[in-house]
Amino acid sequence: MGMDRKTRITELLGIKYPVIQGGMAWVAEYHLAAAVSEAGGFGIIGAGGAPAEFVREQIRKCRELTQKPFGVNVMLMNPEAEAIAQVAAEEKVCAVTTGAGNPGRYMAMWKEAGVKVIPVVASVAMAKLMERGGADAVVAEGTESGGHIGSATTFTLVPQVADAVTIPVIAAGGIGDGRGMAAAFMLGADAVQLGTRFVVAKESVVHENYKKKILAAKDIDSQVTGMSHGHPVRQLRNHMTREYLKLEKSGASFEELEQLTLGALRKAVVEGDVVNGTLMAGQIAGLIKKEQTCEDIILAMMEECGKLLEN
Ligand code: TUI
Repeated sequence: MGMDRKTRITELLGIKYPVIQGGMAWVAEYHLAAAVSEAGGFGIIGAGGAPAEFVREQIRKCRELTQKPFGVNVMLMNPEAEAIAQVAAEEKVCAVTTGAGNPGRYMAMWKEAGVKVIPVVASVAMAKLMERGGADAVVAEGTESGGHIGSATTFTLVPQVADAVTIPVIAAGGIGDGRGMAAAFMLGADAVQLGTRFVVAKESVVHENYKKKILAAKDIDSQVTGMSHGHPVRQLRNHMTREYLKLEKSGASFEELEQLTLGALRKAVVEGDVVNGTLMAGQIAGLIKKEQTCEDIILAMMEECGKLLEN
């Protein structure tokens, strides 16, 4: 079977399949990361808003479950980002991905520790800046993604980033199966990053209520909140998004809105509160119909993608 697909990313990270798991806050804890890496992809622990020492424990627990390489995602809006960046360097994780900001000030420290640096970008300008700063690869993330998003679509962003940089590009946003993966390769990507499909993985600790919402979602069931204060977040439409958007329309302040969001992701992931919780998910949620193991997800994608690219 021609299922293996060697790319610059599988070489860079020392993995079998060019499938990266998104660094989702609360969702991407060590069980999920270890399962993705064990299956031959690249698992990532999402530090989100967690304290640095909690992230260190997650890294150590992940190492007990797998010998294979995995990474850490540093969410740069976290006030603890600096301490987490340091933990990633001290623990010498294989790679760090970053989100929601410019990781420039940590790059030298990571490179010195031998940690590969893979910033998530939402524009060509940011991709070029990251390459100049020494990034080993970039994730080009389209607006189809769940969570904090930029405005360019994956279909337009990936080929433009691939043309603008010489480092490898990982496509993210709206990819949920082998067709999306094959398309990403056609657009110039060397790998894909998946979030939403791994939220409903068997090994994902996300509350069953949240998983059910993703499995039941249709194509147009996500909404973007926070556009007015420059922090757009894609999530499934529910009581929370309706209340948020009502307040946003009435000109509520950023602080007032933050109060509403505060802890809402945890509420959804941990407590299964699908009414007042934030159900971050990408636009591809409508395609995802069943809960599968990480291994089944990756193997099915590789097989479908392989068949398409042979034709
Ligand atoms: O970071 C993400 N997705 C996220 S982070 C997150 S946690 C959160 N929770 C509640 C409210 C808000 C966030 C949930 N989802 N994706 C990576 C990503 N990075 N998308 C877009 C960007 C980005 C945007 C601007 C990267 C760099 C950038 O540069 C701005 C600058 O500093 O010039």
